Amino acid sequence: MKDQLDKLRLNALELIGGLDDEKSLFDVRTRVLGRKGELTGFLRGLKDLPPKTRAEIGQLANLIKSELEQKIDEKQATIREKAEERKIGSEFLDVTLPGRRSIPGRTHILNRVTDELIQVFNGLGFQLAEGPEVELDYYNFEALNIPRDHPARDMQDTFYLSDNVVLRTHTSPVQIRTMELQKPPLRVICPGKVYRRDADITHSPMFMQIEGLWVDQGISLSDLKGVLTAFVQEYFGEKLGLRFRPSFFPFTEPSAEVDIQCVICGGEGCRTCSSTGWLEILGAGMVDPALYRFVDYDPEIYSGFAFGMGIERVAMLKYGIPDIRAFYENDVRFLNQF
Ligand code: FA5
Repeated sequence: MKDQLDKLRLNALELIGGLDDEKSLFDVRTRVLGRKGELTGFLRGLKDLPPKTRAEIGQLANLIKSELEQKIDEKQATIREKAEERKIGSEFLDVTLPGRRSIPGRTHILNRVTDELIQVFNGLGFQLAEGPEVELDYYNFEALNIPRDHPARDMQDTFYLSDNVVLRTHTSPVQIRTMELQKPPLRVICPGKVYRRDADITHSPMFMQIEGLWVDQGISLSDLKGVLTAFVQEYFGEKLGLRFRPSFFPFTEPSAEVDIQCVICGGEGCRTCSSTGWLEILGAGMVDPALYRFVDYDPEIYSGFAFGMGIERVAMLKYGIPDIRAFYENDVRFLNQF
């Protein structure tokens, strides 16, 4: 039996000595010392021996077990040390390589277009006004002459945070907020994000609008046409066609939708303009006198116009971008062009 143990010991030591990877070492540990291992099996068989031999052989087997455990631990430490040395040796820092340039950030194209629009309208005498994106139902709908259960609400389906609080669907609530705070004459523009249940190549669920409002004595539809024509000529150049189509908004009367010629196809018709040659950029009209009731203006004295322009649509036309989704995909190759 002693010979058997010696043989087992020598075999194991020889195996351990020749190994240089952790996986094989683990296999040897399992094969010799594991629950079903050779030495474990041997120890288990001791119970059948006479007591004297059992004590003697048992002691020897336990010594061998400790020795093998120690050798395996030592070998494992050596293997790990060597692997670490190899790793450090292979990592090489070439300090002569040129540095990696970090790309500087820049203003997002939509913010740039917004700034440009603000500048053009500032030049036409409009001042900046702001309102919240999380808006009361009252300002987004009710005070704009869109009562609860009115079918016009379907035109702008939105995200309700509670019964009375919505993500604003347009920048028009800023009209009411501004009129509540100031008496005419009033000439403001209000840019900002708005939200709707809408998505295709010209509609995004989050998009930007810029609202315009001019209220004073004697403001008429020709002022609206004059301001919008001046804007298009200043921003897009003399040549681009502009057309007014009769439309309906509950908060303006009369109302119009304004299209400009599609720069992507030059008016020939393409996917972006749905083959019409025109792209709608804004809704507009004369402020409905019903709104003045909400803000305590006298409709006998004052009149005004308002418009709400889609900033993405303006940017698409200005820079020939065929798909609105490009603005929000954050592809640096796209954003870097501007
Ligand atoms: C309105 O939002 C009105 N509040 C505009 C208005 C203001 C009318 C003041 C009268 C007086 P409309 O839903 O048509 O109207 O949107 C105005 C513009 O926003 C559109 O012409 C279009 O350029 C842009 N727009 C509308 N929906 C989207 C969308 N989902 N994605 C991108 N742009 C959009």
